[in-house]
Amino acid sequence: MHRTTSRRHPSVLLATVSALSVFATGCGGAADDSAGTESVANTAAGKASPNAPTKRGLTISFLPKQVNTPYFSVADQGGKEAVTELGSTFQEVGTDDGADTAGQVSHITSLTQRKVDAIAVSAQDPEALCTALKQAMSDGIKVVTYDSDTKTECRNAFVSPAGAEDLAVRQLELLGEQIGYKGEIAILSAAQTATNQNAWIAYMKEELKDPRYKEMKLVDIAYGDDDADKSYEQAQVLLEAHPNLKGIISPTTNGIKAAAKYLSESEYKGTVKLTGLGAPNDMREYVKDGTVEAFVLWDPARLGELAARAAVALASGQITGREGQMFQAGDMGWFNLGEDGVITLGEPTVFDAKNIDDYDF
Ligand code: RAM
Repeated sequence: MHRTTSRRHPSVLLATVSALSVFATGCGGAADDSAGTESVANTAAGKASPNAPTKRGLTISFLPKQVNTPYFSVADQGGKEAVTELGSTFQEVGTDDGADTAGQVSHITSLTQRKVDAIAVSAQDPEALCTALKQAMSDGIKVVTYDSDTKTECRNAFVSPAGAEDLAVRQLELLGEQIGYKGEIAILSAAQTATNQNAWIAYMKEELKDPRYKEMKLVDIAYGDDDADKSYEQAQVLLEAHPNLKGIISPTTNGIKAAAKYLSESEYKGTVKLTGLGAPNDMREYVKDGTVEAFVLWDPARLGELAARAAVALASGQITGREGQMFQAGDMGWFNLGEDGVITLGEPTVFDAKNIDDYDF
């Protein structure tokens, strides 16, 4: 197996040539004398100084939903490499419980007390982190969510892996193709409060109203809290509760892996279909043994890198989180901020037996 990550894949560069030219004088060049003062004033006014120099010596803290789990380990390693390359200090904090919202809140509070420069957080809950995040921001700490968002007013920007609707539609289409667009389906999610999971589920429900899904019926949604054992049990419960189940979508790397393990050991192997968001290294054996045909993901390392670069751009005053601002994310190129300060990584990849050995994450 050779290592390739989405460095091979085109990240969607949302910059247009004309927009680029606006900042052309500042790209890669020294900032003008007034940049420092300007950036403070402009930041306070919500305006960015795109040509401000990239600050060094910052402390950038990553708070994933869960530590010591492959998806976030890869994402945060991507963040660490970018932060280090930019001359700042990276740190990761968090708990290994995939549904520990209270733990996230206390980590934010302690990062605020330690006066870090920026926090990159994947939120377990859209509301619960808000008070702590608002306190951090009012103390001058920049907040970027990555992977899973909080409410818009509780962070400066959100680094999204791909369009939420696109991701939902892709997963539903894959399952539709695998079951001939017919029969009962279920979803195996992560934490019941997770913003990203719930956004995808809402778009799936919406998409199911399309006439081509008229013979597919969503009969259940189970929550495995990104815990291997709980997700495995929930997969079993779904199959027992719904003997006619034709397929499962699990939009979580831990959930799909556990469900694949359960199916591969059961009488349903190959007949009950499974798709969702999975890491190629977790899913390889289940693709090779015929349990899983195809699933989706983005490169977590690139997501972490983009979050790190956005955090440094925020802390440097190059962006403030407003729609239409742009920043350069190293060799990933220029990214712009969309509505509500959302920065989108790009197109996800579909993995199957043909390409899974091309990836190592
Ligand atoms: C799990 C988490 C994460 C999600 C990925 C796909 O690791 O739930 O938030 O984005 O799966």
